[in-house]
Amino acid sequence: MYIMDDGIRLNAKIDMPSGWQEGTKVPLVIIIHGFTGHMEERHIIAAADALNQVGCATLRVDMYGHGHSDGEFRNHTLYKWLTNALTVIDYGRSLDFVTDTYLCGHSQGGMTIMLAAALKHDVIKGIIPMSPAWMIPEGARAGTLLGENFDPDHVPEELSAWNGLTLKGNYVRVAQTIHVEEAIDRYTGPVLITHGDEDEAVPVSYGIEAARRYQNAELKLIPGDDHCYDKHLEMVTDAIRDWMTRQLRSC
Ligand code: FER
Repeated sequence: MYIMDDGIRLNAKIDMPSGWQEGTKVPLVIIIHGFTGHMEERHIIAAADALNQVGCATLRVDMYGHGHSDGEFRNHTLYKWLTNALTVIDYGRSLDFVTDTYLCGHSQGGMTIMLAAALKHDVIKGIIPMSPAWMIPEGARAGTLLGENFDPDHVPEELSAWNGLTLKGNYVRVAQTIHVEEAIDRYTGPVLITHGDEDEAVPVSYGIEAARRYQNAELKLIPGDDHCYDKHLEMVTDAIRDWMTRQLRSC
């Protein structure tokens, strides 16, 4: 299924909670993958399954230039992802079976939902940033991203991303304008942050600092784990189930 965002098709998939009966309403969690990722990654599916098990529907989406959505990877920017997220949130809220809307995202998708939650703080009930990559704007301003150094005042036309992919300099120019601290301060709803303490792509200090800065956050550090939770994914899904169960009880 596709969600249209201004002529761009975003590949999306809804999974209903276990035991859902037609005609009943449930909370919806929108789930967004990371940079070079897609909605069928192991850790994205695991998050969706965990949420389905505790009574939430999930809406997984491939962002612009990723997975089976339209757009070229090299043309993607955080603005494109953010406007995709706003469109997907509006779509999710319009579904007739949906009560509350939550956001979950991994890495660059984690930063995207942090920004989207700030813009839509009055309609987003809670958020789950997993290994949130909110060092990207700082790296773009400092001239160090993707393991490469560049002059931040003369951004190259093109950067090489991993897996042989290339990325236009516009990605960097956009990232330079984004201030995630302001987004954190604008969102006062409940937050669950998960982060592997041996994350090789996003330093765990970013998960720790985001959890400290949010007004209402819980932090689940995964000992010895990496960026995509290859070692202890079950600790992440346990934390998600536990946190979401408590959110659903308290309302
Ligand atoms: C980077 C490190 C990590 C970067 C992006 C990421 C664009 C994002 C990782 C992810 O979303 O999984 O230097 O630069």
